[in-house]
Amino acid sequence: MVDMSMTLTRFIMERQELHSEATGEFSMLLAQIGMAAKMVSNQIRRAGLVDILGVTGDTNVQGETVKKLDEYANNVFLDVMEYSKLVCEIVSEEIEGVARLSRSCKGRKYSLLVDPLDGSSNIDINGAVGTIFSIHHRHDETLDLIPDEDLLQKGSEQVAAGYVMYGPSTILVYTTGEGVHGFTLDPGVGEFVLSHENIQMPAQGKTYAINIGNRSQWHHSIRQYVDYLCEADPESERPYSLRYVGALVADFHRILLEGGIYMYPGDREKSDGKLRLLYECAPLAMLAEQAGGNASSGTESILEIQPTDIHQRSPLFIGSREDVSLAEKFIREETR
Ligand code: AFP
Repeated sequence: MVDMSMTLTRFIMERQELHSEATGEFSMLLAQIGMAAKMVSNQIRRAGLVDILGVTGDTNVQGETVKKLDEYANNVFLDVMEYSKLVCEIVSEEIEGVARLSRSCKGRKYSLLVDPLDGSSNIDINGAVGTIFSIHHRHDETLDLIPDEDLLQKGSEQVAAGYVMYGPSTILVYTTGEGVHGFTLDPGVGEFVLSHENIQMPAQGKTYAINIGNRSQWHHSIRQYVDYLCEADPESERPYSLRYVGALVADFHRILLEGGIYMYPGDREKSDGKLRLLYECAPLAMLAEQAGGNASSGTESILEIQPTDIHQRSPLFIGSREDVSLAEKFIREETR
């Protein structure tokens, strides 16, 4: 039963009351992210109706063609965060360097790292897309400038992480280290309402998500693990079903609720895989661990990787702890 009275804003305020030291700034920041999500959702819902599908003709730092909704979503987060006056710098998949929002960063406590529109190749075919965000606390908010290491913090140091999935419903899922909670947007009211409180990921799942098209490039251990998942063995609940949306947020959302594993491994062509550590892997890893699951590069915890570059990539194995643990076992055996 959805508690229509528990809106995102009320939930944030209730959680704030549990922290006597809270100033309300963090709550405001989370509420602003909810506002940005509603704005992006509204535009996506209209995408087929207004001239916003298609491409801008530009390419982003990743060398990917920027779609108009990518650009729109990126600008929404920049504008909303600037207005909040709580964030000084933003790392975005759509921006090569660090986006600085203000001449002076004094008093602005947080940094935002964001993939404004994940899965954008799904836009023109009306597929699910998402936003992934990560929030870090600056080491010293009295400083006028943000030292690079403030933006290169381990995932274990995140103060909040979450995603928005723009699917049949728009759902915002986030954690501040006190469980994982999901809010579904009621378009009639224009509010996110609590729909999934304290999400717990099953210890093992029945689905796996990976781009099988890359099989020829996979290392032997990945082929062996996927072949293992496809073997018929009812006792160990195999074969697993393949589910791959092409949008990490949508694949992860299924796994968060139902269990299973999402993999984007490093391979012979892309040694570190495709996904970005700071604003794709690390925030989802915080959510996975908070929900009882796990997230690994295949050889180490995603949350313990020390970043060295704001756009660095990492292989990703994320989902149910037993599934991730078995994938790591296959990888260990290959590297022996
Ligand atoms: P796009 O944003 O370029 O569509 O990439 C989406 C993504 O980063 C992630 O959301 C998907 O799981 C993954 O890439 C799909 O990548 P492949 O198309 O190489 O399988």
